[in-house]
Amino acid sequence: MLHPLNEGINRSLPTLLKTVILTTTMGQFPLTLSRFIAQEQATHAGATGELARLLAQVGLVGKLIAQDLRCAGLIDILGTTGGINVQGETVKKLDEIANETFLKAFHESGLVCAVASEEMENPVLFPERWPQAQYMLLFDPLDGSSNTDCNMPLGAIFSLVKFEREDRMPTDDDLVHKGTEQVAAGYLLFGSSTMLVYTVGQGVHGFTLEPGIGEYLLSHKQIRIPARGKVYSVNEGNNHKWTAGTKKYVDDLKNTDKARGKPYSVRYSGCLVADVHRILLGGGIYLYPGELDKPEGKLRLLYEANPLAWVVEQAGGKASTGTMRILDVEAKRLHQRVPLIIGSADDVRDAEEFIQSRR
Ligand code: AFP
Repeated sequence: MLHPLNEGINRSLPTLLKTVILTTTMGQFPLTLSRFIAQEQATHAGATGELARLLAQVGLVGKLIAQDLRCAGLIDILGTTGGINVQGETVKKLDEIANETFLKAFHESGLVCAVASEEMENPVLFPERWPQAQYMLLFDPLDGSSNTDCNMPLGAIFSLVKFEREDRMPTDDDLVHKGTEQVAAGYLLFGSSTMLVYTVGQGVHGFTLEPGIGEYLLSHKQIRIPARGKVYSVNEGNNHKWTAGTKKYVDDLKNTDKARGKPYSVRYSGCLVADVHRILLGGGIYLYPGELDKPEGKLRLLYEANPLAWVVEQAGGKASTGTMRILDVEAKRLHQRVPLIIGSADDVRDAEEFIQSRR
């Protein structure tokens, strides 16, 4: 028997779209991102609607980047620019394009007075937007960019903080803040579909872009991460650089212990957003640990670890450096690195015990 969606091939496009929308939302009329945020905000006295507009702008950036990624193999935007970024990494053409897209979209929005990105050594201040604009945006415009040339998943990560001073413009230092000071955070995932997942501190919600109508529709309301999973995600090729505690923990996951759900399966795409998204939905643990000669690890605190940590915590999970909560890490520099161990609460707790030699 034909699946109802396949039958749609013989039907008109509007009918097919209607079928898709109604099927994906299990028979309910679809809730768009803007409608959902408006509904949520209506329950908060004093909400100005600015956060809603900021999230809508992230959504727009997601559509623009997704469009570039979709035809990346057909036009000359794959490969590297020949440049090296502030992290010492090769810059992909798509890194630059995604960065420009964020910059232009948020400058144009009039809602932010400063932005900082993985791709730029220093923040960009928008003096012409201050004092009306009271938010600052930090972002990783294209996470997992080594995946661009082989049609694998990519992401973008964002973190919004408020700048409340009225006596002066923000300076570069004002963008350096603790994870607990974020007012909105989340990510865009460019996978088999494009998703926007965010939190403003009241749970985590996921929206899937319906390309036919160009709208994000609520597909994952109040995401909850299972307390324990069966998947671990880590670059095992770095094993020789790990501390004894990290090695012992990862080895333990491979032991056969059916009663405790072991061995775990490994899943690693090289895109932090995609790997954490899998774990957010199905449980498990992602690790980019501190290494013997690089105890600070690889990932960046302000625009990678902090936003993902808040998302995962809001879904009931945990995010740790191995010794402390990510969101409590003192931020000292814009491009500060931090070890990241994130996922199901019980799994992260186990990892902490091994890393701290308590097991
Ligand atoms: P980019 O944002 O520079 O593409 O970083 C990718 C990344 O930071 C993260 O997405 C991956 O989890 C990690 O690097 C993969 O790194 P390894 O290749 O070292 O495993």
